[in-house]
Amino acid sequence: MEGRDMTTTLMTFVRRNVGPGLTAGALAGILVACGGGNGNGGGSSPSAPEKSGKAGTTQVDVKLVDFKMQLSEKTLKAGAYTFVVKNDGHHDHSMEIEGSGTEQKTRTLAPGESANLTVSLKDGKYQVYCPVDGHKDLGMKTELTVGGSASTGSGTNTTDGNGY
Ligand SMILES: [Cu+2]
Repeated sequence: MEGRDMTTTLMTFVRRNVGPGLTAGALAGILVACGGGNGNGGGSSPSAPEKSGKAGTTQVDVKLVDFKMQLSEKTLKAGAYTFVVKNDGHHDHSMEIEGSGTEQKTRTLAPGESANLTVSLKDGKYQVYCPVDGHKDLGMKTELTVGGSASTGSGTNTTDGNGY
């Protein structure tokens, strides 16, 4: 009698503990499977920022604070660049780059979020600013020069951004 009771108790114990264990294992497997397929999703989840930009592009770090725009580089050569934009402020911000026929921006980033923006830049001057509310006027703007060598008056002064 006593032996049989022990066995029953043991079986119950095993069942109780293996059951949830299997479930947890299956869950872990599902989670791993999901994580593996994480390519270039549409940014539905605020995942960690990618360490580097796309292959073949140069990375420029952009910090958004209240209310300033800090670029790691402000003079670039023509080419493809990945702007790694991080919102270090306490308000929603985003980054827009405009000039030489280019106009691109990141989505609006909540505090702490970041986003990558790959832009192909030609020679010229670009305005980089935050398009959220009146942030541009509060100081969230800066200039980016691509090409650089044209600074010492090569004749006509091409004033961009005059076409309003
Ligand atoms: Cu802003």
